[in-house]
Amino acid sequence: MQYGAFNVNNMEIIQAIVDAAAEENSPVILQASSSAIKYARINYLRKMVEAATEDTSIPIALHLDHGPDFETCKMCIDNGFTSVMIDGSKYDFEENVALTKKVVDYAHSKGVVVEAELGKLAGVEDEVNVSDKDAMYTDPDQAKEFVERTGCDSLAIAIGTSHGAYKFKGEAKLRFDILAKVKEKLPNTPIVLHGASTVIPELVEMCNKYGADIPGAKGVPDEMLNEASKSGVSKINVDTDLRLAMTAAIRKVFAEEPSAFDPRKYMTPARDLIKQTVQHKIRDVFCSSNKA
Ligand code: PGH
Ligand code: CA
Ligand code: ZN
Repeated sequence: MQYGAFNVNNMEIIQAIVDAAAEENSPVILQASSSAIKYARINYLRKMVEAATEDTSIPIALHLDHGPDFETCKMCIDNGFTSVMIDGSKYDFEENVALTKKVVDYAHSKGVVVEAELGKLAGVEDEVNVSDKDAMYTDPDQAKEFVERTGCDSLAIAIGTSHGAYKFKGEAKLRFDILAKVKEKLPNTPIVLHGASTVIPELVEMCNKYGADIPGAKGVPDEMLNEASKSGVSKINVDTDLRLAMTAAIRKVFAEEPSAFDPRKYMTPARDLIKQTVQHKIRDVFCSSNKA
């Protein structure tokens, strides 16, 4: 089984994801980065997700995405998040181990699980900028040592994906051989794939048709996500595709109805298109739909 983890930062996005997951009868992970928490404010996020859980019977996790330090992880744990990620991938191995272990010790004492990261993704992360040259695949032997020494519950690995809308210059290519070796060394550790948006061509086209300037965007094709799912990836992180859906829908209304200025006029189609996008992923790409 593989679950989508979708990035959230406002009410419409939360509603769209939860409605899609509920229709597919699939558990879902809502995740917020530290910049999303700054934007939406932690109390609003927590209460909106609480409202979502009251509104539906599917299990919903609230997860911190790319926690930059111990303090941010602690703040989220103390505010009812069900899991946190500590992203120590910018540090060297020993520092990453020490930081991750510190977060794991605190989180586990509160019944919260921890995702950690080993290896570097190319591209722009929240506040971390990793150049292509520095992109570093995860070493499977190190991964085993890392999980044993930190006690982390799941591990994000680098096998060639990156964050954002420009993942590949030429053909999309993922190192499934590295994934297979990591699974061999760590058969019981759930593996997380970051930077897993498809950068859905129809959404990019729709954005560009209505005035955007997003040329040459490229993501991870659905077939590869499918293969990742069959090869033992448990959590698939998606943010960019939701951003594209929202932008495409809003741009369309602005282009076609210049006189519209009620936010509901463009936020309603935006929410609908995010929902469709999430539903497609849960049903057709990831293996988490419980729909007959
Ligand atoms: C992600 C999202 N969030 O942590 O990894 O990646 O940019 O591919 O949506 P995308
Ligand atoms: Ca990282
Ligand atoms: Zn990520």
